[in-house]
Amino acid sequence: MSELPVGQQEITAFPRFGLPQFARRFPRDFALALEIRGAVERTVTIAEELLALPRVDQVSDFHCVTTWSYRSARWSGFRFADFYRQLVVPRCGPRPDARLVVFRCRDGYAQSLPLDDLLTDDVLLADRLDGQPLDLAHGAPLRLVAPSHYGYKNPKHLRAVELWTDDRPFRWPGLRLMDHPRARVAFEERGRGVPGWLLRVLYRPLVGATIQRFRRALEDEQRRSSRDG
Ligand SMILES: Nc1nc2c(c(=O)[nH]1)N[C@H]1C(S)=C(S)[C@@H](COP(=O)(O)O)O[C@H]1N2
Ligand SMILES: [Mo]
Repeated sequence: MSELPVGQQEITAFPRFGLPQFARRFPRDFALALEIRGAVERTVTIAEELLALPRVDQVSDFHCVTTWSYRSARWSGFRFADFYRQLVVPRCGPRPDARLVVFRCRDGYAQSLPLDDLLTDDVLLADRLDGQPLDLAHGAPLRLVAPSHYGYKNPKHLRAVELWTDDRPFRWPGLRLMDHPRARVAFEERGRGVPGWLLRVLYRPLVGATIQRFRRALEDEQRRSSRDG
């Protein structure tokens, strides 16, 4: 098996993870639907049409910026490039100067990536993991999988996809220094204005407690939903 990227350590079970303020936020609606909006001629909601795109199965490693890596995750879904070229371009008419894509999630999370980074072959809109539909932990009904970018650029529970031009910067829900505009794992782009090795040292001690916090929150939510139906 290939070596892990610099600063990463393998974890053997795939944890639910994220910014602490999202641990107890859960989507309530899991219907497949993505609103495409922003720098487009027409705002459109895409749902079942997605399922007609060629299905792609992909095994890829997942690297969280806080230094844990889960190897060989088995995703299934649709290439973002196919989605963009076969559905977004003809139906929504993106402006030619649209360069950034902002993803809005059903738990309130949001993230962005340059459009060019999303058009590579390994970027998926995934609806399955390990042969099963995505669950509450890993992003139901649909998430982005961008294995060359840190986990925080892999938004779960997708609700809307916005095209942005360069006229204003995107601000994510965390601290600015924690959000690199590209966050490529190979270049250790963990954050901005702070070297990758320093963030690595600061984040690593927080991993265990964060995994537990997210696990407890998920268990509470599952109890609540089985009680309330
Ligand atoms: N909607 C949503 N997407 C999210 C997050 C989140 O809190 N909410 N956390 C991000 C972070 S920091 C990581 S590491 C990965 C974790 O994905 P996982 O929970 O499937 O392990 O999701 C990313 N996408
Ligand atoms: Mo992360």
